[in-house]
Amino acid sequence: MWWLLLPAAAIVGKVVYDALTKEEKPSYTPPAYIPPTYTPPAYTPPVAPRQVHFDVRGDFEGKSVLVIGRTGAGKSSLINMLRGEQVLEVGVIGSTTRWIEGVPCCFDNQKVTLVDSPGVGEAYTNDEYNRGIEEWFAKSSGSVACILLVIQADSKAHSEDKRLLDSLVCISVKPIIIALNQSDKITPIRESFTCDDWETDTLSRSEKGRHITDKIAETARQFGYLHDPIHIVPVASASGAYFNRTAMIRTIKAYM
Ligand SMILES: Nc1nc2c(ncn2[C@@H]2O[C@H](COP(=O)(O)OP(=O)(O)OP(=O)(O)O)[C@@H](O)[C@H]2O)c(=O)[nH]1
Ligand SMILES: [Mg+2]
Repeated sequence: MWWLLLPAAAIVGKVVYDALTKEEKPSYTPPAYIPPTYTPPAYTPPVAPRQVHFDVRGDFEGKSVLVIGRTGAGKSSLINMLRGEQVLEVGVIGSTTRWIEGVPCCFDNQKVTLVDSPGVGEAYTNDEYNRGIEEWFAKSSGSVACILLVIQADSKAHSEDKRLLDSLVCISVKPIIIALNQSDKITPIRESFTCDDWETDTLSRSEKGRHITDKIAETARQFGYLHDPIHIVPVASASGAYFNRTAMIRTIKAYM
């Protein structure tokens, strides 16, 4: 009868064998979920441009012409040329004019005040400078007959001038005259002007004359959207080397 126990013994043996030979399966424990943490950047309030207030000097008579432009463009030199005497300080290094100054002039018995202004320079950021000019213009636009923007004829970057003009036009629309100052620096520099008048200067048929004509067309393309017509007058206003003074005075007088 013992053989009746054989199947039971076989089953027990199999179970024992399986238990002994069973491969340990590596257990997988997924990494614990850590939700991403977001730390918002610390809030730094925007730095507001300083409210710049330019001092106002000089005398104001009759209608005025606001003269604006980058530092070193030659605003003060141009006013000296138009006035016919050196009344304003002209700088060789760094920005010079730090205030707004009225310079009365008389063009053929017509009283006009040319208003010098500081240029964008190391003293102010572009925004601060623009606000200083805008503040004066907003108060005085009633007496401003036109805006005279002075740019360097040999410079290509005028985006800051455009920004200021855009904001002034938003305050009050005025005729705009652009002085292409330092025209003597247009290449070829060795060519000099033969007379004081762009219209009659034989130079207009020279290489320098062609370059100045091209610069006038390019300036009209860049600024023409602001006002129609926009007057662009090439000038040179370094003391003792004047060019096209008569045409500039004629252009200003047309708005008085
Ligand atoms: N070659 C040349 N130099 C010029 C001319 N006009 C002005 N300059 C020179 O440019 C420099 C700057 O002239 P300023 O009249 O002081 O310029 P500004 O625009 O009044 O400058 P800020 O007062 O700093 O805004 C001076 O050295 C001038 O002699 C020009 O037509 N030709
Ligand atoms: Mg100046």
